[in-house]
Parts: sequence; structure tokens; C-alpha cells
Amino acid sequence: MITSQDTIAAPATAPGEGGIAIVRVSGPRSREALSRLTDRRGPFEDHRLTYCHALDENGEPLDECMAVLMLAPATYTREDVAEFHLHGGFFSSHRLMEALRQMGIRVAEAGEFTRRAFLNGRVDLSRAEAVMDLISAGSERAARCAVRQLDGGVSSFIRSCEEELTGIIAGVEAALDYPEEIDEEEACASLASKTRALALTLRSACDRRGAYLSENGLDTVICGPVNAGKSSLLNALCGEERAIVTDIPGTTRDIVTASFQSNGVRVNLRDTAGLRESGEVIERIGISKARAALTGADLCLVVVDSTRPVDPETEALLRDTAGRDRIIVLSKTDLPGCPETVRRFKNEAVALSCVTGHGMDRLRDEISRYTRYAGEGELTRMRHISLAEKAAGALESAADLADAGGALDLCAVDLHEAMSHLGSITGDRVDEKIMDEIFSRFCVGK
Ligand SMILES: Nc1nc2c(ncn2[C@@H]2O[C@H](COP(=O)(O)OP(=O)(O)O)[C@@H](O)[C@H]2O)c(=O)[nH]1
Ligand SMILES: [Mg+2]
Repeated sequence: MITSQDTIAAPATAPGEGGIAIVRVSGPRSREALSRLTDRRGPFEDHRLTYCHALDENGEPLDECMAVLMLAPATYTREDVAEFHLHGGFFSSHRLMEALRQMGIRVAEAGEFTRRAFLNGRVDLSRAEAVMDLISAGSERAARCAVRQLDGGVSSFIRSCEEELTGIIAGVEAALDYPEEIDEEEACASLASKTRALALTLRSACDRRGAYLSENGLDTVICGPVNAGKSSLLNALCGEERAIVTDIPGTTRDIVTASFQSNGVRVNLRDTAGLRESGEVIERIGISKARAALTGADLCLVVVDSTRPVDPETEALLRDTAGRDRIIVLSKTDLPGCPETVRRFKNEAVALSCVTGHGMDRLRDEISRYTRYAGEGELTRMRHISLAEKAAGALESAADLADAGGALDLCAVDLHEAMSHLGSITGDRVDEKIMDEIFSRFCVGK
């Protein structure tokens, strides 16, 4: 479909130094953009990369260029598309964007190319979202989920659920339209069992933990008393000198963040100020930030200094984190330990030394227990999961009504509600507001 929309342009490659920078144009004036802003005399062949020079609005050459005209509908947006492949760096693409603007071609909004692809029917909403997920994937797992979604895994799963639901709705409507021909009790029984089965299919496809881990990662806070070796541990885990390490108690005040991958999931580490009574203003703020970070964490690494007796702050911390996902780390095992402390935590804690590296693999293994999860459900995106759960809820309510024997018209209302939730996943039924929200999270140029 070629739309009559205006023509948009944006750099499609990340800004900065690089081999090439691509400026993409989409819309009815794409061909004109190429003929005005390149020195090629003849026409551009469809889908063929051609060597030429890009020109500015005055016809002055601004860079060498490989340019391509891609005619609708075999393009990303299903509109005519032009691309200018310039040298990387800021200036060429910036100058060309200015020349396009002078022609009256406007800068694309965030996600606008993909939005057009969606509106022109080239991709459904879940695939459009997958494009964004792939671009912004922060972990291998997130990228894998995105590719699966891009391949249409989510769409085909939801479509099959929609088909099943259409069948169920048709059955209910037949019973409503021809009450004398269809036995209501039978209709209700079959409705209840079918809708419950479908609700179950949807619920078991929802991989909430997987979605959370791939979208957010595992928030892990390193906490403990001052000088226990928390910052050293952060550095050792991420393999970089991120946090300042000294033997001065109270060195870390701001929260220092770093990350590493575990089972393809990003572990978001936060190193915090050591917990102690302190008179110093900045350190006190750091300590209260540490407590707040602890509250929201998915996993706590409680660092206990093996060379010292356990102080009251550590006791309190151990109490506060009991029953949560936590790993106790007994630090500095290369030094002579305090016998009491070592004896107490010998079995419960992961003993390690950041100096020798001893025990680090065991800690990584322990952390990886929290980044592994059983489910590899079809739905791994929070937006899809909450819609699928709403649909399942509506189906269960229809099943309850049917079980209670009757009110088929009310069941039908629930079933249609379920259908509309499913439709919001693929974008068959989605309003402008949701679309704005989804596409505004894209980068400009995609
Ligand atoms: N020998 C030894 N010293 C360590 C180890 N971990 C940390 N330290 C030392 O303990 C002091 C405090 O470490 P730091 O990581 O800043 O502790 P934090 O206050 O808990 O962040 C520094 O002098 C570190 O060099 C360790 O595993 N072995
Ligand atoms: Mg520190």
C-alpha cells in the first residue's frame, strides 16, 4: 500500500564515528530526494545500490555516497524508500539531513518508520515491538526472545488462540440465536470446558519471570558493613575497576553500578555504602540510599568480613534479609580469619577472596541459580503478558458464568472482552494512545 503521507527522513545509524552513516527517507518524495540531492544523472534502478555523490541544497557535493531507491511495496515501510550511505561521523549525515529539511522533508519521529510499517500492514504490533526489543536488547536472552517474536512466534500463538476463541464465540452465538435447536445445558458445559482450557493455555504461555529478567535483568545489591570488601567484590564480578577500593572505612558513598551476564541475563550490580552509624552527612545519605536499594533488590549479596567478629550492623542486615533471595559472602579468605566468624558462616556462606579470586566461580554459580528459570513460555514481554492474563481472566469469568448454568449473553460479553485483549497484543484492535506509547520508545530512525 502506498500511502499519501508526507515524506520523512532520519539517520538510521547510531551517531558518532563509524565506517558509514545511513540516512533513510520514506514517503512519496523519496525518489525526488535522490534526484535532487545526488549528482547521478540517470534514474535510480529499483533496489540497486548506486555510487554517486550526495549534494547539499545548493548542489554542492557534500560526500561520496552509495544511494539506493527502493520502490513500494517491497520496503521496510511499504512506502517508497531512499537511503543515502555516507561516510560515518557527524557531519555528512547532519548536512544531508539539513538539505532534506530544506526540501520540506521532515525529520521522522521516534519509531515512525516502524509505525508506518505497522500501519501499512507489513508487520503486526508484536513484530514491531520485537524490532525495538532487538535494537535495545541488553542481554543475549532479550535478543533471543526478540528474534523469536520477530519471526512471528507471538503472532502465530495469539492467532491460534483467537481462532479457538472465535469458534467458542460462534458456538455461544448459535445457542443464543437458536435456543429451540440447541440444548442450553449442553452448550454451557462445552463452553465452560473450552474456555477454561483456553485460559490455561494463555496462562501457561506467560513467562513473567522470564519477561522480567529479559526486560529488566536481575537487580542485585551488594551490602554489608564498612570495609567488608563490597567494592572489591563488585570490581571482581564485573571484571573492571568500577568502584574505588581503599582501606578507609566509608569510601563508597554513592551507589556504584556495573553489570555482567549470567545465563544470558544481565545482572545489574549495585555497590552501596557500608552500613554503620556515621556522623558524616554524605556518608549518612549514602547509607540511606543503600537501605532503599536493598528494599527493591531481587537478590542481596550480604558481605561478611571473615577477619572480624560480626558487628551489630551485620547482625541486623542478616536478620533483615533472611527469607529473601540472598547470598552470604564471607570475604577476604586469603587473610587469617576471625575463628568465630569463620565457624559460624563456614557452611552457609560462599567464602571467597577478591585478591586470589578463590571462591569467585562458586559465587557466579550461586548467582546463576537466580538467573535460570524453568519457563520458556511463548509470551516474554510484560505488555503481552498482562494482556494475555486479562484475556484469561475474562475467559475464566465466562466459564464461571457457564458453570453457574446460563446467562449465555453475559458469557458472550466476557468472551468478546477476551478477544479484544488478544487483539491488542497483535495490534488488530489497538487504539492510537497505546500506539503512541509503544512507538515513542523507539529510537529515531527506526
Ligand atoms: N586481603 C584481602 N583484602 C581485601 C579483600 N577484599 C577487600 N580487601 C581490602 O579491604 C579493604 C576494603 O575493601 P573495599 O572493597 O573498599 O570494602 P567496602 O568498604 O566494603 O567497599 C581494602 O583495603 C581492600 O583492599 C580480599 O579478598 N582480600
Ligand atoms: Mg566500598
